[in-house]
Amino acid sequence: MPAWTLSQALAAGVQIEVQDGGGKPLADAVVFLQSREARALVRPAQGAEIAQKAKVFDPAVLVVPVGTPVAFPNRDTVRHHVYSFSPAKSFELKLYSGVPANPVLFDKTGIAVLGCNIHDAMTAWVVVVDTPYYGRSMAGGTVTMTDVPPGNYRLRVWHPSLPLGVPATDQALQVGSADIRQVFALDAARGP
Ligand SMILES: [Cu+2]
Repeated sequence: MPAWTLSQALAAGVQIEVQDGGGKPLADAVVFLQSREARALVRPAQGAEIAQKAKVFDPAVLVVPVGTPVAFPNRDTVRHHVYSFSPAKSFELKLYSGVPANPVLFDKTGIAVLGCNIHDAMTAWVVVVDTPYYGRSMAGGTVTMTDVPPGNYRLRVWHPSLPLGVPATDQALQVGSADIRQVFALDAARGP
């Protein structure tokens, strides 16, 4: 007997290709689908991390469900001092090498901007979402969310090129039983 249920059998794949205003695919775009039903299904992720390597945060953009602990291993020989003053998560990992004893718990939705006290050029973003349907684009600009049950969602798109403090764009998306492929043009110059 198949292990999947009827609702999974009806679930669709949602593929969003994020482009800039000029039609160029955007890497590091975050896409997520919100609904009341989705919020009830959210669970923390395991093994989330942002490493520091060659004085760069890797990945520079991380999207996690609310309640997820994120590790910040330092893989450089120099020490880093990772911090965020964002309302979504304010924390400080004072000058350290190696792997800090405790991960940082991201227990509120929103976007946390991270920096390093020692290396001003280092920036990362943690996007904390209240849904299990999310993803981050690679070079091709595409985010694919699988097994999305039919329903009415808010399609949210965010990219680090949006001005600081600007929330993810927000529009309605109806998901049925058929797969969805959609191009989303994010004009960061004009904002959402
Ligand atoms: Cu640093």
